[in-house]
Amino acid sequence: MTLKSATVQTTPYEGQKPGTSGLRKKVKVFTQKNYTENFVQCILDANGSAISGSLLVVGGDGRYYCKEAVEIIARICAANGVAKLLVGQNGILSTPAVSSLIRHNKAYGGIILTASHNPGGPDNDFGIKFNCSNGGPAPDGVTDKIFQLSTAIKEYKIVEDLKIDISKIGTNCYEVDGKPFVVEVIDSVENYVNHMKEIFDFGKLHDFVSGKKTGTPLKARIDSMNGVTGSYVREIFLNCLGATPDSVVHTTPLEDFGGLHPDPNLTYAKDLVDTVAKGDYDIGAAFDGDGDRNMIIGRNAFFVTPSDSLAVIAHYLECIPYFRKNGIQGFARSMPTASAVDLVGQKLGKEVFEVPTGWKYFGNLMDAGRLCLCGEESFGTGSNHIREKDGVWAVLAWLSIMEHTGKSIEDILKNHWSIYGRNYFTRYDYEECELEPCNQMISTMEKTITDPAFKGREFSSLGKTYKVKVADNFGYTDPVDKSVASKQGLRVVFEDGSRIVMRLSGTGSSGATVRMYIDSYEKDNVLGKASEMLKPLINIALEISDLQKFTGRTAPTVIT
Ligand code: VG1
Ligand code: CO
Repeated sequence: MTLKSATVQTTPYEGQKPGTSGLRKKVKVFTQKNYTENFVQCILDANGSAISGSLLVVGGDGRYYCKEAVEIIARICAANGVAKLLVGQNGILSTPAVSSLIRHNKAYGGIILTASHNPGGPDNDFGIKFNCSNGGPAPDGVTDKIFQLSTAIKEYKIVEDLKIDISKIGTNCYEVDGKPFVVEVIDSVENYVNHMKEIFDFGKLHDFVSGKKTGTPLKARIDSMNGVTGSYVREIFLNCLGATPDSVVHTTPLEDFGGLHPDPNLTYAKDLVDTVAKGDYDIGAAFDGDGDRNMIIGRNAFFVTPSDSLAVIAHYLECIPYFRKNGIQGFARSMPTASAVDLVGQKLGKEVFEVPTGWKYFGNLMDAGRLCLCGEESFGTGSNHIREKDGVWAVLAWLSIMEHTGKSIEDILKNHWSIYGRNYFTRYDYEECELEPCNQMISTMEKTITDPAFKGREFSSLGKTYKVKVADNFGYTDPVDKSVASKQGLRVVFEDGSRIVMRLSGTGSSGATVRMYIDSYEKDNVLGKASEMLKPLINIALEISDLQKFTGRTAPTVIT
């Protein structure tokens, strides 16, 4: 088919600033005239002449507006000289699957359509994110450039008449302005499933999950929360590993996630937690909308904090063939993540890095061969097999550990704590607060804690006293390219290693979400109840920040 591109005049929109992980706004914002078109053109322009003749991967979590956005992206890419797009069937690709496809196909990059764990549907959220040739989210330098361009954009290029049927797998060839343009619609799961087969021992996992090894099939409840992982989970757990059909639930990706909030935590995955608490299950797991997050719970809904999950996987990495083959480099965590993995790193003599919140900060370290496993307290775990966190990978890692040890999840954790001690951790989220008072709270608290007199101060609550060792607004210099990220979150570190961290979310689509992270280490007292153990520090955090006064909130919306 022979097509011609056109140039369309446009005017800038305010606020097209990518946050922690791409641009996230209400669907109604994205569907304004030229809004999506502007942003996509800016993504391409930020990459300059390299876009011409390039290969890009495009797909998303299947939420409302994904299909329309894929069409817009294809038309704009065609007009800007992109040579080829790899598009998931029906526009569906999980975030980890996109990362894997970029790497396997040596693509120039990818465009991911997701607002991750934010609710979907016409009245909820949509998002667009650009990933680079290493498969990882664009670094700050690139997203800053996209934003700068968006404030001055005057025109975009588009091929209005380009039509693709993304429901059919196959190769569609066009001629645009005299040059070939190809859209290959691919199976959404095939490449990813093959990738997992290279990493894990599917033979062993099959015998363990199907019951061939122990005589009884594993009792699992894996909840895709109507997000994108449904198709991946059915193929991997049912077809490849022989799990019983009732092991997987909510596996049809829905445009509005069935009204669920596709965020795998104790609040939004309550249905899973309640079911596993009441039933006969060895493992419960859930993912977020785009499949990069995971939550792991054991029998009786024994909760594994993501910080502990990372540390346990680090401890047992060698039971996974990929790491036996490629070796174990360093570990990393985001700053608010509890430091359990640091202790494993120390024991194994590995480098451990602390980076700002957001997966984009792990990429350089992985590319430089210094990092093989990393995680965030926000239910993100992953390795250098790709450059995104990976929910299904994390569950396969946990199943490998269960198979290897023959132990229950609770016993695996108790054993871990007996070796390393325990980092009690909790996060309080205050969602949809007013932005201005939250900004004031953060700047006031920053002044307080960076005053030289703050160091050494003592705070007491419920009979416990903590003395301030250091306090700052976290800044990070990338060890590889020396790029600097400043003001990444306020932290107060006490003399016993306990920490209070406060920051504002960068993934919301409106208002402000305050995140308060509390982390307290115990060498011997490892079997306490986290909510009780952390109470004194929570009180102290509320006192230092004066959160109630600024936000008007007496309780968080989500506790994890
Ligand atoms: C949150 C998490 C962060 C995570 C990010 C993207 O960011 O705290 O750890 O990397 O979401 O995850 P923020 O800025 O809202 O705290 V996802 O699954 O939304 O791509
Ligand atoms: Co996500």
